[in-house]
Amino acid sequence: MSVTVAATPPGLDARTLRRDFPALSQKVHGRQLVYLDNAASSQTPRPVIDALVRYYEHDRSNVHRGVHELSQRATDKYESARIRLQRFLNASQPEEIVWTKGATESINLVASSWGRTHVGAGDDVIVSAMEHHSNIVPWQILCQDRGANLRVIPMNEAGELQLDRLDGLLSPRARIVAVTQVSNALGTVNPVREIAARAHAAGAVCLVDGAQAAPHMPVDVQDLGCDFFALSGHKMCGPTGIGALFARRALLEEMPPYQSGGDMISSVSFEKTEYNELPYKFEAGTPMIAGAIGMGAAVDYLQSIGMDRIASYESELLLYAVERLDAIQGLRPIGTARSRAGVVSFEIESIHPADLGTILDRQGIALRVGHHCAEPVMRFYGVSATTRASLAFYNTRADFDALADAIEIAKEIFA
Ligand code: C6P
Repeated sequence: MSVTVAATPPGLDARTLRRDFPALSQKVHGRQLVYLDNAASSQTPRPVIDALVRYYEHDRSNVHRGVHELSQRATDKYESARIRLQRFLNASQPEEIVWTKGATESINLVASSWGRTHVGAGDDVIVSAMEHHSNIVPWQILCQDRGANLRVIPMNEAGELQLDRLDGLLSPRARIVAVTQVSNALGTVNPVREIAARAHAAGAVCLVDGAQAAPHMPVDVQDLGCDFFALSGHKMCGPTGIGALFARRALLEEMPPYQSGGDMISSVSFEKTEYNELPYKFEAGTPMIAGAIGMGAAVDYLQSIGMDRIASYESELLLYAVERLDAIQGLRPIGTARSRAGVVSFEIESIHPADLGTILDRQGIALRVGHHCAEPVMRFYGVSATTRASLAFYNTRADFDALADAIEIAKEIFA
């Protein structure tokens, strides 16, 4: 199995950074916690926790509604977080960042709002064989509703997309290509820049599911050339219940509201409603204020480390993880793409992943077993579930040594 290693030297002290994460220092079942479930949810660093506490202790109030001091402060922080995320993604303006509750809601917003106005009977919506259910089901529902077709870019045994098949799928009826940048089940990094360019050449738009990319590598939505980019805060050191959608302004301008109610209007009468300006047209009701403020702190924290350094350190750690696990007899890797990030998925001969997960948990190792909300990927490999270790910049080689040792113990138990 080979993994692409970035050329930049690591230059990141994971052992020191770990101290910023209170949850990492705990013991579980009497053993030091080894947290390798970052693809499901990362841990939260102290500056993010502090930002949440500050909001609840000092600034707690609603946004965009009050003239009073607390509401002004909350609004300033909420909007300043948006600007920080805009810069983090290199979007050209803050109006292109819509707060959502996560990647799932971001994709649903696009499928519902953009989809219902642009996808009609006989049109094609293209996804890939390695999508998370969040980037399949909303499109499936849209296609059923509209009489459109869901087309799938296939992948090979290594878990790499067969892009030579993309042009064949990009007929004049293709409206959107919705593809993940990094597979949560396999770790494959897809060439989304190239995919977006090819979608555009065929007259389609491109949505990138960035839920597993944004925590691990620098993201520049202008450079990627995508039209939509979805992410989740809780996978990138932010709070749960907050995420974002980047969308090009021209698209947002003409898209109808996704939800309606307070804050998304500029005027309402019983005869007619005028919608609010961007991005508020897409943020109906009281938003996840604390979440957005925490997300601003998460973005600051990640940038203080540097996404280049994180990518470089993690790719080296992933290489080590792959080597360490490949050496285990009876381990079958699931997903061996040349370009990978964040994730190692595997199965162990004659141990069901659920049993393995339980044994590993007793040894303090937290990882995910199951279908990872990517059942088509499991079906492709002929398995019902895999064991998945997913890393962050605060993981070290010692974490994977502990995992490898614990797997050997599990093998003895099941021998
Ligand atoms: N994957 C995992 O353990 P939400 O739940 O909205 O924050 O993220 C959804 C989502 C969308 N796309 C990808 C590629 C994802 O990995 C996820 C979430 C988690 O792999 C939970 S299922």
